[in-house]
Amino acid sequence: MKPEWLERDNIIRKRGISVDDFLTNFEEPNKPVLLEGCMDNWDALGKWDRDYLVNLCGDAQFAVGPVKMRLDDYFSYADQVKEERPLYLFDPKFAEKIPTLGSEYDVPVYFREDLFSVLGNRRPDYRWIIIGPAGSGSSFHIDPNSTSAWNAVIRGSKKWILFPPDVVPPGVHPSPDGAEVACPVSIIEWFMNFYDATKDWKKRPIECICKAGEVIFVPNGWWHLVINLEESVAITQNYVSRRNLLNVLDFLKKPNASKFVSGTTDRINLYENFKNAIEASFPGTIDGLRLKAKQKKMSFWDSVTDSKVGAFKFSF
Ligand SMILES: O=C(O)CCC(=O)C(=O)O
Repeated sequence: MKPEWLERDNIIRKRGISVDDFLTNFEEPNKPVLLEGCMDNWDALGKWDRDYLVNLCGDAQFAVGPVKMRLDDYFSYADQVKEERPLYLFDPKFAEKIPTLGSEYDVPVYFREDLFSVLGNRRPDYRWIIIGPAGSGSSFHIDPNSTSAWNAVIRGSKKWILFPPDVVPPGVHPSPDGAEVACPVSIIEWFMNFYDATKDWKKRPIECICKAGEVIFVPNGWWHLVINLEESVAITQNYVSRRNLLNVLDFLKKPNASKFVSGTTDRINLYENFKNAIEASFPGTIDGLRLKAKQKKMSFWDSVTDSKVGAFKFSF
């Protein structure tokens, strides 16, 4: 990575903010933030080095791109890999395979409401352990099923670039229905060919380096690219809270949902199953949220139109 690709750091950083502050200033307006100090109590932070993980995980096989590998084999691969796009360990079933891994971290207080949990084990994949050498990472994408996410770095560091939902990153070409995304072949290629162009964009991306002990909030619908600057170990979880429930329901209800919905075999019925489970666990919540959204929209129109003459009003 060229040093100039790492210089820009314009994300808002917060330490010790209250849950209310997070919800009001970041989750509700759907804005990224980097949260410091909210994983200080994780056992994982002190323990999860290579030796510990290899011993703990033994013969368990983890998902690495299209193959499954033991952790010691993956680290041997990572030590000698020279490819521009190293295979990335990205496993959604790590805590079922090795329950200790699941018990050595805690969901940070800001993300405790996770409404997909009403589906029990029928919920879509939602948590992953992510391990990769320097140069591995995730090319531009939007997270599945219109969920928001948090990503906590336990070892190493990651460079993040995020664009808001209404700005398609340069060099990225979603298909007209948004179901597929064509990207440059590698992340480095994106930096070489497109990074400089973002400097002149009116809507510049949000960028940061997220280090061990730090958590980034990735709001739903935001494009993001991530590259590991050194060997990294991270946990990420995708979730649905009251703030994005309607959004997720609308996404799952799209006419050809089976093309878009992911992380589950229940693509076609997920909408009905999720809606019914929410109604059963939290009666009236969906109607209440729809009413609130409608009132918000109406008060916005009231503020920009003159209802008596049916015209826009301007104030100078
Ligand atoms: O490579 C990473 O850590 C980022 C993962 C990511 O973007 C995602 O899970 O959506």
